[in-house]
Amino acid sequence: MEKIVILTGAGISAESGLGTFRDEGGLWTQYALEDVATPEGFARDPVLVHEFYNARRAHAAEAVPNPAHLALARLEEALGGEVLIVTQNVDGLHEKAGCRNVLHMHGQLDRALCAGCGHRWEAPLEMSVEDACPACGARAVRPDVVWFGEMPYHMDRIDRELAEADIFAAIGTSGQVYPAAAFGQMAGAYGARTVELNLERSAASEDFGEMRHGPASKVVPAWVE
Ligand code: BJW
Repeated sequence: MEKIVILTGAGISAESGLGTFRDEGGLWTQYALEDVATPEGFARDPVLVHEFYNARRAHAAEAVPNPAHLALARLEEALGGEVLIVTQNVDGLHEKAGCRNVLHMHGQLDRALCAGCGHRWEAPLEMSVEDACPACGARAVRPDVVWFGEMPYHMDRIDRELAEADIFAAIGTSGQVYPAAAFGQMAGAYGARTVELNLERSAASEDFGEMRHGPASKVVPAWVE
């Protein structure tokens, strides 16, 4: 059976009401990414960073999967362990749709991380600078997400999966943030068939053998069926 690796980005959740980063009106047009998505920004102003992630956590908790997430869940149900979703999204919508085989390369909004001892646990809806790590007691608690300059999670496993993939699809990602932006090129070089499903051409489009452009709620179910 063919192995399918699917990379997802913010565009797959846009129609669930969650903002993307770089589109018009996106998060990086409202906040400077250096302030809220770098370890240096967190060190400078942890209150601002907690406010930013608390608001997004609340928003994500209310959001529901759209037809694109549901189509991927159907694909996983039909093909089982042959489908792996590698998501850059921190919103948990793939799991809400019923997917189980998901790698969160940029972390999860509903997880907390102690910058002191590395302990991880379920995040409360509201995090603050007053929170202490339940394992070591340090007041060094942060969202368990991957900021610029940090190493994304599961990279060894992702590299192995790309090497074994027969099909690689990238859905709703601008192809501007590495290392995810290189996965299409890597999977193609390893021998996979590659397809981009995005609202429009991305910065990485030329790395894909096939392109399907349009809203994820339309192009993903059509690709899956
Ligand atoms: C729709 C749609 C609809 C809209 N339907 N589509 C030069 C070269 C190479 C690397 C670097 C470099 N300079 C610096 C770097 C490193 C840096 C980087 O890439 N910087 C770039 C800006 C150049 N990367 C890092 O620091 C990463 N770490 C790293 O590289 O470690 C070293 C390493 C080396 C080798 C191997 C491995 C590691 C870490 C990056 C961490 C990114 N973190 C964030 C925040 C996560 C937490 C949070 O959510 O707050 O991740 S930033 C943000 O961008 C978030 C996203 O996951 C990520 C990608 O964004 P995404 O998902 O693509 O969203 P958008 O908004 O950009 O695009 C949406 C797309 O959807 C658009 O195309 C729309 O058209 C489309 N769309 N509606 C379908 N309805």
